[in-house]
Amino acid sequence: ASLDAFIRTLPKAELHLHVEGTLEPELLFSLAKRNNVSTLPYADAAAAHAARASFSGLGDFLDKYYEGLSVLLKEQDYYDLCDAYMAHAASEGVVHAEIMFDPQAHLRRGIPFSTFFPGLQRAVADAPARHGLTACLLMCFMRDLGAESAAEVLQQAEPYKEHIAGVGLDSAENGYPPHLFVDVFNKAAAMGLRRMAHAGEEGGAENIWSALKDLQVDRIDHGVRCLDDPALVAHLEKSGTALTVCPLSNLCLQVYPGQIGEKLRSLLQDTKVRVTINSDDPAYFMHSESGGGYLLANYTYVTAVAGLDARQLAQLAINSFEASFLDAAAKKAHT
Ligand code: ES4
Ligand code: ZN
Repeated sequence: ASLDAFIRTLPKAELHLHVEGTLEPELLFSLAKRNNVSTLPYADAAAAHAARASFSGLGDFLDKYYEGLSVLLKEQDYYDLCDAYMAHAASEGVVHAEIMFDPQAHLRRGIPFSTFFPGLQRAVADAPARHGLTACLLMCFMRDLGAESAAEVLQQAEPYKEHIAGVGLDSAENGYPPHLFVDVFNKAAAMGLRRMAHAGEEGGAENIWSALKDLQVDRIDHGVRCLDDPALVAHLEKSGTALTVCPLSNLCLQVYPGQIGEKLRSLLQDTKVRVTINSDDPAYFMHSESGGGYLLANYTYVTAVAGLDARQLAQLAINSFEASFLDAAAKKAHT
């Protein structure tokens, strides 16, 4: 508790955040009303909150997460969603946010790129003046929809590529190994985009190896399951590849059931892996003892379970800028 004020005022970057995962039940219902959507499976915001209280695993979470997106229809809806997240993030000392979005979750509902992307992009462009933070957008491919679909999405994104910092892989991990996406990632690299992949969350350490070797990613999203493979831990320590770890997400989705606290302690205290702390889907992964699901709550939780001191917290914040896609001058200004 004594470190809470320190964590809040520490300037931080958030590197692993799905904008769709910031849709709070209250905004869900206000957008439903504005757009005359009457198909939500919940009576009210309180019922939607209750449905987010526990998840049996990644699949159960993803079902609820994609379901809520039915209220996002207009350009302004995407602006409002992204803007609300950045307002909250700024209030917690986030000065830079790298914001993921899932084109396929909108395209498959008939919402075109030309609707959702300008909404997100306009919010990001307004962020420095409105909230005092910088932000950029990262486009994720849903791996369970396959490589062909990912290639189509990349093609549709071409006109917007100047406003996209990088690409990633998300959604279900098991059954869709990284190597399936080699061609798409090579194309993305040729377009000048940075690359990431969710790996070592639902799946094992072998997916982290493959994301590094086959996809040449700049950083690994999650990656906590590197702990199962000492050779991989040694490789990550040596290469300095950052992990964007999301403690409350891992807790809520039961990565390492009953052991996540000890695993995070081990990763932070027993290894030299370059770890960053992030919130993933803050409107879904709440932890009352840590004060919610946003970045501050994730820092608070990991501080408690790993026994971090102020010096280590400051290092995590420095890591977040160094692992960011900011240019060298901006990184230097923040660290
Ligand atoms: C996600 Cl926690 C998590 N894992 C994989 N894909 C995702 N998309 C949004 N949240
Ligand atoms: Zn994620």
